[in-house]
Amino acid sequence: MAMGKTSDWDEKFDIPGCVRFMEGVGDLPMLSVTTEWSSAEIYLQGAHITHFQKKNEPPLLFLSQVSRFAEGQPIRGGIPIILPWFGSREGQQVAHGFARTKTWELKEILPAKDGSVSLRFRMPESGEDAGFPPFSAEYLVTLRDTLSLRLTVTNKSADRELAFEDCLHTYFNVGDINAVSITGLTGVSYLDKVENFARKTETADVIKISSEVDRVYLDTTGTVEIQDDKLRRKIRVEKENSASTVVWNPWIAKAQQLPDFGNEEYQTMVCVESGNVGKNGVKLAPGQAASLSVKLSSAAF
Ligand code: TA6
Repeated sequence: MAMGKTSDWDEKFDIPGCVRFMEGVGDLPMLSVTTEWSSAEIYLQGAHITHFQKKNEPPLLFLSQVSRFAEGQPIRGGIPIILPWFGSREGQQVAHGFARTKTWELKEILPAKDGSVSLRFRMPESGEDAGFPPFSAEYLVTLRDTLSLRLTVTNKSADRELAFEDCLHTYFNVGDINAVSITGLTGVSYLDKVENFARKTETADVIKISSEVDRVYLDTTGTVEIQDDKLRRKIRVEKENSASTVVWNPWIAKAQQLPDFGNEEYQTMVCVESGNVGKNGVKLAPGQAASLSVKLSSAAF
């Protein structure tokens, strides 16, 4: 199976009650996936998960009400795949790389006996885009009562090293940002993007957000927890082969500047992103591969 457009789809690939391929918002091709524990929506553009929800819980992911849904435009919310660079890059007009706006192919749907469903996506092979040596990217998404993600990048060049950054830029849905506490980053050093990338060390045991926060925590592989006292839910972000965690909330002024983000939406979201950015960027010799894995789980309290 290789599917990159709605017209490639044959109904025989549908798995009744489990996977359905359809036109989503803006007529962009989208998969709707259901397991006995959860439901999800995944757009082929960017292999972008826009929705994941456990039965009897509010949605796990935030999606802006005013997000663009248009070919070549990033979706605001859910889980954008940031690759092969994070933030801005000299000589490039777009932030956060080209993976999030390419149309990925669905290669395989793998329903397992335990009830979980995995979907394997592949980014169209990059040639020498933006000066990078050729590389491939695959994304394995596994749904059950948890959401597990694995992004594998392979250097396809015969003779050039591939240096890249990756990040699963996850937007979480929260009840009220004032009622959110983030733990797991105490003692970690970070670059504070709000203060011109000043290097700081996290001193708080519990991070609370009450103004714009845009921090790249470095050399940190640990689990992060988001406690949401409004929705009475704790979210766990576990990761492997990820040395960076980014925490972002645009707050009031930045929210107003973003054309695809509602003025009040900063109150109901927080990004806790797992990846390898800045000095934690990955270097692969020709033929080498690396996988970034993230597992998202949640529990009511
Ligand atoms: O990860 C945080 C960040 O890099 C912020 O600096 C912020 O601007 C955000 O990502 C969103 O970037 P985007 O290109 O999606 O508008």
